[in-house]
Amino acid sequence: MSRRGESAPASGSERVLSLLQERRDSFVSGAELSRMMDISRSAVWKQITSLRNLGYEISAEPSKGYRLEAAPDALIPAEIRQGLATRVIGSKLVCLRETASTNTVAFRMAEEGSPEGTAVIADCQTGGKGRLGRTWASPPGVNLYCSVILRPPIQPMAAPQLTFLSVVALARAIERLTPLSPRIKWPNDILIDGKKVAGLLNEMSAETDKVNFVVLGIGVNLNMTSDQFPADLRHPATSLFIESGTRVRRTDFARCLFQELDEVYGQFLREGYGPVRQEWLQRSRLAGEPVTVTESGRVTRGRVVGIDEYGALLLEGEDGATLQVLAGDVRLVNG
Ligand code: BT5
Repeated sequence: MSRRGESAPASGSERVLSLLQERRDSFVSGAELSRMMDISRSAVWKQITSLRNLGYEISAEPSKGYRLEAAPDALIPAEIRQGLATRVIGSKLVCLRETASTNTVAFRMAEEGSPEGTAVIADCQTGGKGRLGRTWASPPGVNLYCSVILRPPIQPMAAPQLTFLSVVALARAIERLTPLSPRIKWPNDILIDGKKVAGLLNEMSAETDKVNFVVLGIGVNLNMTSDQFPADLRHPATSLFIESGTRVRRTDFARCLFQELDEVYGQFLREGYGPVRQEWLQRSRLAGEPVTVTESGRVTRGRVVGIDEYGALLLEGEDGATLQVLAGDVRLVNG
């Protein structure tokens, strides 16, 4: 695992970056930067050079100083924090160049006491995790791989509610930043036109009657191209770029996702599970629909009547009885 800060940008250059971002349309003189940061002018110059090495375009004019012209889509805290107005999510941001799994890093940080809202993001994952021991393809430079620590005051049995909560936030973010219509697939996928664009893996540490923390693991295919998908996917997959023809800046997506997550989580803490449950059902477009659920070769049929507080899908069977489905592959009969 390598933290961005180890090679670049150092915290000094993040500070220079913030100052240039604050005055985006004007020049900031070297003397002013050196005064504000309490470092020498040659140290300022070094920080500017390290930002340029990261892909920032910074113009320099001897009589005026420095001006930020263009920023790369670099996943670094200073970029993501720009304009981020959240209450909890992103309270602490860790951006990694490469790691096995952001969930594993976040889980360890949560055990060590990292605060609620801590988010771990990686440019690429070498061992991205899906559910049930499956893997998540995580190439560099194109997507978002992110894990957020929450410490909700809920019973362990209710933890699946957070999966629904994060799926709702993710669907909202996709809608805000693209013209696409995401659809939630029970329990934790987001599809566009029937193809998987995002998946969630939530992991929990709990005692009998108390959740210590939950790690929300979110993987979204933003700018991935068709040739970057593994050949052996279980279901068709896609990216926002493939579907819309437009690239999505990873920093913009991360910021938007954090804001939506912050809002939905805040509402969840204030009002409970009701609003999440309702929005999830609307966005899944499953309510009232006849479906089949296949699990280990066993097929259950019924009409969707809801989801319960423990994450199960509720179906009304042909005989009118309510069936509780805990796992399986859901398909719309008329879908
Ligand atoms: C998921 O599992 O959908 C959960 C994925 C969670 C990934 C995030 S990334 C940040 C955080 N850190 C992690 O280590 N994980 C989380 P599941 O429903 O089991 O789907 C996995 C299956 O989706 C695989 O077996 C493949 O068939 C397929 N798949 C793998 N990579 C994919 C991708 N990038 N896009 C679409 N489908 C993929």
